[in-house]
Amino acid sequence: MLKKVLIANRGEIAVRVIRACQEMGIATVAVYSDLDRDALHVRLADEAFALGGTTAAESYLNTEAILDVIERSGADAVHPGYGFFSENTDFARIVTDRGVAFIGPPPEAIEVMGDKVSSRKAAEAAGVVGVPGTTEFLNDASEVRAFGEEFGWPVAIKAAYGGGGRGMRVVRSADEAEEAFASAQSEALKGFGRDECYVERYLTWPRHIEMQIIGDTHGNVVWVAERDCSAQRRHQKLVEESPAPVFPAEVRQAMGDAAVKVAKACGYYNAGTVEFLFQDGDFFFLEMNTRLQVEHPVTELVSGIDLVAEQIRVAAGEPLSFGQDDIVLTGHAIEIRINAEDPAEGKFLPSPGHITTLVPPAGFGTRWDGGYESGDTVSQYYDNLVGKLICWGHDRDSAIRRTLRALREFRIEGIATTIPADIAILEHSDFVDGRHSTKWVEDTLDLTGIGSTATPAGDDTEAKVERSVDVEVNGKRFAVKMFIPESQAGAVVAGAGAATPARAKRGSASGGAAVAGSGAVSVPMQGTIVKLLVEVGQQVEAGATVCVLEAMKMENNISADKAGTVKEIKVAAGDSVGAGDVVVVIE
Ligand code: MV4
Repeated sequence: MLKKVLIANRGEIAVRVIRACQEMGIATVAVYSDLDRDALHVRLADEAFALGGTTAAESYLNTEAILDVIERSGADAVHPGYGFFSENTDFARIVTDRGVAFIGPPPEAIEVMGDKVSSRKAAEAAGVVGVPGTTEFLNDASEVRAFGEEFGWPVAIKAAYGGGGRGMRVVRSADEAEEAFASAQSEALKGFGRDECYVERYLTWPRHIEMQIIGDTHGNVVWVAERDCSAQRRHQKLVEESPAPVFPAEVRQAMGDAAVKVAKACGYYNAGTVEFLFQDGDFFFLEMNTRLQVEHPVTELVSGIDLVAEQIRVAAGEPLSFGQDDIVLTGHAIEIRINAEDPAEGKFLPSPGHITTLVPPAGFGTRWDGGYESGDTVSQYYDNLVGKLICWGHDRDSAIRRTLRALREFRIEGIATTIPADIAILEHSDFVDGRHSTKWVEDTLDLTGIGSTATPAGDDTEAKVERSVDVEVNGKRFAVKMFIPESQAGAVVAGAGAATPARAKRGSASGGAAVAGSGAVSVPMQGTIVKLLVEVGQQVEAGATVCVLEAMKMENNISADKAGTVKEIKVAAGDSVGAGDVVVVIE
């Protein structure tokens, strides 16, 4: 068995992996950026090492720094969590070459499933079909027209090397083909550096249903259960559940068999997910995710299988601890992703900041997988997932009622969260009846009037005579207890850098135009300018969008803080900006 696992991640998934290791008697090594020195995953691990740096690139994606910590800590395995290095074959190979286990799939499987065309070909070779379409790259728009005339409209043009919906265009008739093909190609080139596209039938009201699989290094692969992840917005999942509602048992069995075939076709081991679109009783292969996913706990609650523990056993070379026939699925589970985002009026604006209070709900069938506690800070530099609430019930109806109860019990203060939108989803009759699709949140759900849960950050400093201070010695973290006279406690702690983090800065640009601003429009957080919507000399109304900022994986409209004439534009599309940077000046 493995003895010491380094968790190359942060937040709730690092916490999740640490907990599994602790239960298995495996020592844990956390790594952290400068901003995460006091984060929950650092507090829970047996040892913690500084990576240095602030941004993900400087810290959790710094190969050299992580290899150095592997060396110094004596870890014999690395768990990458999701994101960061989880699907990076170079990293997996470097780690394995050093005789350290990578708790993930074989690099060859990551490569085959890494792009849409090669994964689709692998699935088709295994007898699992995608949405009817071509696997040949398009040469010109006439091929799109020919495909539409033969298979019917609408069709989808997709970027072969795209992802997350980028480079995808829906074409509703022959005369839209030319422009759609050109714009799909150009978006693909800009986003992914390659412009190859292909065409397939466009499904107008599909559900996103994915199948959890797990395999070992002895050739065993089983399917565990499906998850319905249709409740999403801009490719960010909001709610996931298992079993999928209104989903016949024979379709589940067929989808499970298909997922196992796809996994076996690429020599897969470890936990993985095969994604499908499901419409009118048919399912079609979409892609395979070669990692543990955010939503894995719903599968754990209906199957009783600890997927992380199983991943660790598989990485140690053990066979799966159960076979396909041992899996018994019971009841219904729902996961709510709780993000630091303000869903007011359906805008989902990122809301990083200091969490003054975080008291998760508890009770029968109520699980909280969080990455933060009261007093922690959600940084603008990383994913804004605060944690996941996962509730189990005997059936879907009781699971929905339990989840709603738990969401209403949740106390989070200091930041805004997606909870009001989640409640609106679970209360809606379309969701309750399973009539939703991947387009439902954006096209049908009405979030006007949904309030913000943001509360001003309160003062949580309290004088304590006993203080624990974190120190770093040669880059290794130690927790030191100090007993300080009450009158000096504040000063000492502030000096050690462990004082109450600064209050969340509320962006002026995102707050609407109730009070006219100075005309110097600034961005509320670090990110990339993706689009400029005004020109010098142009008249703008207060509140009009002047540019679009991509930050924390979301697009945010930056609006004019007063009416007037655009005097200066300080940025161009593609520029990186920091919190508070002025982008446009209005006079
Ligand atoms: C589709 C589709 C409908 N028809 N393909 C979007 C991201 C990419 N991974 C696949 N996506 C879609 N492909 C055809 N032929 C609808 C989507 C889609 C979607 C898929 C899964 C989850 C959420 C989605 C949201 C919008 C569109």
